[in-house]
Amino acid sequence: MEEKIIIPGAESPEKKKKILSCIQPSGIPTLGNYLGALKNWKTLSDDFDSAFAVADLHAITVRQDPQKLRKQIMEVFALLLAIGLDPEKSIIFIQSHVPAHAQLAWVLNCYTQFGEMSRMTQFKDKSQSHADNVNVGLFSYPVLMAADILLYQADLVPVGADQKQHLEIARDIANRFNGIYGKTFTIPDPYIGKQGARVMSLQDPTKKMSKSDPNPKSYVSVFDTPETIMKKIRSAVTDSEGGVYYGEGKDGVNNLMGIYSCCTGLDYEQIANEFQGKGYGDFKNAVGEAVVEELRPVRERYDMYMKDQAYLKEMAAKGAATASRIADRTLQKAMKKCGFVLP
Ligand code: ATP
Ligand code: LTN
Repeated sequence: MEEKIIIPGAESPEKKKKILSCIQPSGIPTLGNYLGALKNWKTLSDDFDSAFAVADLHAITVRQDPQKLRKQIMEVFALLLAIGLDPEKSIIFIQSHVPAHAQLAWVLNCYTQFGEMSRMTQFKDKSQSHADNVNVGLFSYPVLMAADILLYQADLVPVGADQKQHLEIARDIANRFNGIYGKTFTIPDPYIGKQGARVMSLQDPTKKMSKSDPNPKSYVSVFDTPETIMKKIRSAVTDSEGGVYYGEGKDGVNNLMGIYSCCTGLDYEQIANEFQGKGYGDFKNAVGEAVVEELRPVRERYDMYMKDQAYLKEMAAKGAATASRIADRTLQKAMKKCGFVLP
């Protein structure tokens, strides 16, 4: 699949393009979620018609503690406001509040082949890490994701690199449906930022940083205190060679350089120059401080929103109402084409 270079707003000044993306409330979001996805959402929301959701239906594809899940859904919702998304400009909602997601997912399940789903690498990975619970929802997860995207006729879906394969499936499903019934869904393109698209684990830099990693030292959570962030970055795995430059076999250093670059805007060459002749200790301190400063305003705004649960509930209700209007329209269109009798 070709990744298009899209200049926000440039193609049609009258009709803005649409974007949609979601994040699971499966834990406290990490620096990987932030740099790979959330940060781009804020930037893109200025130029696109945008919708962003807390993908709680996705989260139960692995076993969740109900009390924790309930808490995490509202925390992640508050985080969406804390990163600077404006509920007056973007539709911000909780996926399960809009029943059309589950409904369209069912319909699309019947237009998706078992064989194509069996190739999904995330399913293969997660069925290994959750071998005691390889449920059918985990298998058909990308169909629900396709429904999320297609309901809003999204042109662009800002995600981290790990979601590219799921985007391809969403496109395949949309093309198949359109091929049978005529144009129903917009074909979405992925938007994968040049930097931060794959932030790696601090303890095993060959694996992506993940909020569901059992080892908390492997990730920086967006709500970690400055002290914890410094400690985690200082204990990040590097190598024994000692030079700060981007290179093969230097996964740990490459990852920290990527993180530093996202937070400071410096490119790899500038970073290598800055730390020429210096050791990993200095480098890690600088990376830690840059991350602390990057996350500080997010954390401050988050604390403020979490104190006002009534406001969060009001915003979630408002987002769900607007999202439902759009989603129901697309759902009805698709169901009509399949031959359902509309109520
Ligand atoms: P889990 O670890 O529970 O499977 P996740 O963090 O991988 O969850 P989501 O919460 O759904 O999955 O991810 C939200 C967004 O963050 C997605 O766009 C995803 O591509 C992006 N993302 C997740 N991890 C990283 C990472 N390490 N680097 C860059 N982007 C990431
Ligand atoms: N599968 C995504 C989360 C997700 C998503 C979406 C992303 C659910 N629905 C729709 C973009 C568009 C993940 O990152 N794990």
